[in-house]
Amino acid sequence: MNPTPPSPPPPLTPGTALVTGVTGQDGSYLAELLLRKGYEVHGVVRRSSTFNTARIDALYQDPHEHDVRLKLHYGDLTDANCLAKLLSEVQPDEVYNLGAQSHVRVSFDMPIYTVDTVAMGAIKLLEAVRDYQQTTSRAVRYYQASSSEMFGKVVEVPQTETTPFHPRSPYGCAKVFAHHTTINYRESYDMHASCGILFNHESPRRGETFVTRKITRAVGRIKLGLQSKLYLGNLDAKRDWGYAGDFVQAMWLMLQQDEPGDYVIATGETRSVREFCELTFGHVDLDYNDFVEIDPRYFRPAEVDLLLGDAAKARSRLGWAPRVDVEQLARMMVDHDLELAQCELTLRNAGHDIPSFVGHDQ
Ligand code: NAP
Ligand code: F7E
Repeated sequence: MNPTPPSPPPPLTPGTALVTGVTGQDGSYLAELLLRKGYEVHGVVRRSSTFNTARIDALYQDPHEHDVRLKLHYGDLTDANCLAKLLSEVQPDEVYNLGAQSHVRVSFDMPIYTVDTVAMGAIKLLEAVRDYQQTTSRAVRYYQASSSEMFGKVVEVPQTETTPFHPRSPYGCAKVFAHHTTINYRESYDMHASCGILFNHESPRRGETFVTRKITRAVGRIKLGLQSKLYLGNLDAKRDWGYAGDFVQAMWLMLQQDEPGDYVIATGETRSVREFCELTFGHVDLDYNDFVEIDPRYFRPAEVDLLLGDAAKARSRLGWAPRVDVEQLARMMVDHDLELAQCELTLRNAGHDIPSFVGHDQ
């Protein structure tokens, strides 16, 4: 028997949001957006032996001050107990589940950990929300970070909310589980739970082992003579690349709707990794052919060859549209990473050691 659903009305004024993955690319843009809108934002941070809050340091306020609206809590998606405690402590109106081991290539090396965080993490958080709603009768709106990686070996182009899934990685499989589980909780317990099927989105805050940022970091360093080569894998893979700052807006919009739902969020344009190299190296008057070499270690056991999304539903129901196209995105990322390379050059000229390549080997 289904429990009585909690009372539905949404908060009339911006309320309290709980965000997992707040230290990641999307978490940092979403926290900024929610703070701008007047929310109190509670972010879940993993304990680490070094600081992992660089992306949100600019938003952080001394907790001893008054009117602090960004609050950080230690927690982990693998720890159901801490998630339940966080729900009752924070009493959120909205929960955004962005935390994940989000690197597709790494998911082949660490499949079980990836499933623990991405799939089991989502169901643990959904259970915590469900228990909290049942015991308090308070309504919570839930956002699940689903992914275009779920489409995998695509059966139709472009992909929409109804395109069948054929995931090609442990990460993709885990996201499919989390996606279906979110829908199941919505249908079984009348929860306001929505999934954003987001296509690749990038920014100057993108992790340095994802291909766009790996490329733009290298472009900046090569231009200033700090690096001589860039080793990549499959240059023929095609992705629908958007700007993370635009995409977090769609997450928030989904939770402001009267009814929950699932939405593809994409730009509707696709480019190959090779074309992204042409754009970015071209922006600083370099030819990528002179610097890019192929290293098969970056090939994946199974590849996703082509992603191209159709965000018509988000456009018509949410009024969402991307503002930044891939050319603008490429220029934004290269300009940022040129500045970063300039800082590295200044440090090197002052006698500091600068690595001959950046990032980990992915
Ligand atoms: P990201 O930069 O890799 O950030 C992932 C976040 O999850 C980080 O804050 C990370 O913490 C945290 N995290 C990792 N393991 C965790 C755990 N066990 N418990 C709690 N938190 C954990 O990813 P993103 O690009 O912002 O993406 C946000 C979400 O959208 C992810 O779920 C991703 O899978 C999904 N997604 C991303 C894209 C995209 O193109 N960016 C597209 C579709 C879906 P640390 O900072 O400590 O590592
Ligand atoms: O790879 C190819 C690689 O790692 C893009 C995550 O945010 O988006 C992301 O997953 C393409 C792939 O992103 C290298 O083979 C070539 O075809 O930047 P990526 P991804 O795998 O698409 C989805 C939507 C998510 O949900 C994920 O969380 O680029 N590629 N050479 C390379 N990729 C990397 N990383 N490194 C290379 O050297």
